Amino acid sequence: MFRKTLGKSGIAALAAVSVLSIAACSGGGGGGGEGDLISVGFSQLGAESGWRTANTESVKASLTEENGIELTFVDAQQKQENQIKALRDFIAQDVDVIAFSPVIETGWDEVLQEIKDAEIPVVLVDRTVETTVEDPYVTWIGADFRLEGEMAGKWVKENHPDAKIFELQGTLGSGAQVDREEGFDAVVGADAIIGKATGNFTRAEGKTAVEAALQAYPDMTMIFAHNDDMGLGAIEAIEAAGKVPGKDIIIVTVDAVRDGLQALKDGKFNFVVECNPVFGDQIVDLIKKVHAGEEVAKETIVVDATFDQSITQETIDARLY
Ligand code: GZL
Repeated sequence: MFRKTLGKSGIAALAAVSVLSIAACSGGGGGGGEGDLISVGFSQLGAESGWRTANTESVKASLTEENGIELTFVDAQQKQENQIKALRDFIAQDVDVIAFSPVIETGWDEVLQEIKDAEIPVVLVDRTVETTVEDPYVTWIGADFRLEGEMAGKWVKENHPDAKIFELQGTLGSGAQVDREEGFDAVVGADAIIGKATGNFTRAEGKTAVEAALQAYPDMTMIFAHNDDMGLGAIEAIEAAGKVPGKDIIIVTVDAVRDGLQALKDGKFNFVVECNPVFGDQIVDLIKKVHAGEEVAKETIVVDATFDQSITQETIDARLY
């Protein structure tokens, strides 16, 4: 009750006064709050893909007590309502910092305002938000999804300018889907795209979407999948239809998880744009700075590479995810 009445800034001021007064009385020394863990509520959107699994592993390996963090980690199974509930629980727990990867861009206004009213800083991770709330987060770390789409489109334009492309979209309304699609379509041109459907970033839904697309678009020559997992589902559907992935149907994907790069080396994928999920260490650094009230960049872009079928087994084996 006492803590709630004062709110965070009030407590900080009081703590500062008490520390100073202790120092004054004892004539020096620090004391009060040293070695305290930073309590962090992390709402992860799900476990839908190899990318997400690697990202979760990186978060859990970095947000540890040894690194000064007391982590409450909640998996939302790709449901926004589960994320909103977790965020509200973090407010009730009065954590020091909230971090989350929003499953879709919209629908966060109310809970983001509640977090702001509770004076809990937000570190946005991976996915992006569209909100009317002013200054909803202190910093965002993730990939440049539009650039990823543009890099994929550039390779297609240079290597398969006449491709008839089916676009296998990620979770509709997610920042990764919206921006990869915008970047890719802007480069290849709308006329090159004969159809689109979502596979929700999962292998199973990607397979189902491509089974239908092969019926609907018999003249398809290429699939641009917004992530490797849906591309791997596409391989299953293409082979079941008696066609050869990587030859009859060219496949371009994003993520560069190990299974995706293996498919590339095996000739079933043709081009892969990386989207690196291993940035837990950078998240910890941002959380510590935010908690200490230090200046942080509004956004940190995780740099991506690209891979074609010249990739070696050594390169694949040496990768972190
Ligand atoms: C990208 C991330 C996307 C991955 C998918 O940063 O949000 O979500 O590309 C994952 O594999 O589902």
